[in-house]
Amino acid sequence: MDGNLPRLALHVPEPRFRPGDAVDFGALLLSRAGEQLRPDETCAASATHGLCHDLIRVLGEDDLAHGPWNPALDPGTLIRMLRLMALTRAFDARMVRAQRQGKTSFYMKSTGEEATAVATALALADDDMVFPTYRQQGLLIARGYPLVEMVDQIFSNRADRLKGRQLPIMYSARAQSVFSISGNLATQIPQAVGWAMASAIRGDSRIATAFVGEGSSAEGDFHSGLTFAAVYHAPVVINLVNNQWAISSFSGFAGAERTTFAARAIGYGIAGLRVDGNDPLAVFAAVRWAADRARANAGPTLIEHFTYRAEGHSTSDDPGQYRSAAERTEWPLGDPVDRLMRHLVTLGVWDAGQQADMDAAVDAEVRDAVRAAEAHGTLGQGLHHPFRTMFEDVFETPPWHLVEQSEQAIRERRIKWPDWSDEGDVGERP
Ligand SMILES: Cc1ncc(C[n+]2csc(CCOP(=O)(O)OP(=O)(O)O)c2C)c(N)n1
Ligand SMILES: [Mg+2]
Repeated sequence: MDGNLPRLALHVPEPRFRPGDAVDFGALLLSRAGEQLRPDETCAASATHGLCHDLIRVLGEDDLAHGPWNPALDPGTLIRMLRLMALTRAFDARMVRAQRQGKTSFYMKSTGEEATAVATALALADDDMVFPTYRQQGLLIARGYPLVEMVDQIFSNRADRLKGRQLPIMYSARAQSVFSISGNLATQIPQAVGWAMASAIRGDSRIATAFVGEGSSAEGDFHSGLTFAAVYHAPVVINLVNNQWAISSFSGFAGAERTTFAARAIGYGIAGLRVDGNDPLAVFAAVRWAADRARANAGPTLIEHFTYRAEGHSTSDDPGQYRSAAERTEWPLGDPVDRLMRHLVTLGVWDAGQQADMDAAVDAEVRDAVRAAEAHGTLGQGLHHPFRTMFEDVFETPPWHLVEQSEQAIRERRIKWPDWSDEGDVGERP
């Protein structure tokens, strides 16, 4: 200690509400729908920087669409968007039940965040390359990836095209231009930026999109990726989904007490937008704006989707241990499915009966996909890929040491579980 100098101290962020606390979101600055300026897609990046501290909103309290960001979608597209979000929600609900029944080890829902994936998918071209994380199942669904193949992967069964080698929900969908989902979070940013740069170097016209959670945006990969994107004007859209939680860590640990996540765009000198992530029309408009900007060689955009993770992080999590249950009910931006439905009803193109029919139809669609996948096996009941296949597909000619390890593993397995078939575990496990 030197003289009278103050003792140095650190600030350790603490979430405002803990289990049992009453919740008041009154301090949140929520702008009114329709009041945000919409600069031209090819504007100077600095013309967007005011928006980084604002919130682009289209759907108002009156359930109508307002302002220059209103994408003016026709009712058919809006109903399709609603259906895809409802399908995603129904899929999540059944997969959690399947996990509780032992058909898979793990699942992650996207409840409350469906708009960030579904409206993004509809705003992009179908062949724009996407580097998602684990909470964008809505994007795969919107791009028409077969539900049964998603369930096959989740059940790690015989039909799983990834042969049980990936954690459940880490799909890979080449035909849908969706890059393999990696658990190494924020790697999506340099990968998407690199892909976008390669697309430009080849003189192609396809752009890339990445997703990152607000927690993961504290990783170094996020920042080096953004530097490359800014320096080379990479044709990329970076979607940062700020659902305010990273497992049990609140967004303050990733920097939310200092500024918005969108405002990081200011430091890099790229375009930034901050959007109400529970407003599907605003998400659509922001992503379309950024995609058009990238296509016009006007540079990358960082979009913060401000939303709320309505449920646990995954089936392995219990949010009741670390946050107040009242957060979900008090959250002022509502629910994206509900908001779009009310918009359609207010427009006079939708009613409660149609909604009930649609809910029943999407649930039946998911149920049928699960039944079809169950015929290919589930985690708990065998029908996995044969054991030996775990040594395949890496080397064209496996090196001697792998051959030796594989033979030893198969031998030991026969001794330990003599009733199990080498061709996969068919039937109930002994
Ligand atoms: C590089 C890396 N660090 C840590 C983890 C462990 N991990 C898995 S999910 C998660 C939370 C991520 O939170 P966020 O980025 O906010 O995404 P969200 O789950 O909210 O969608 C962490 C820390 C990981 N998968 N990868
Ligand atoms: Mg998060």
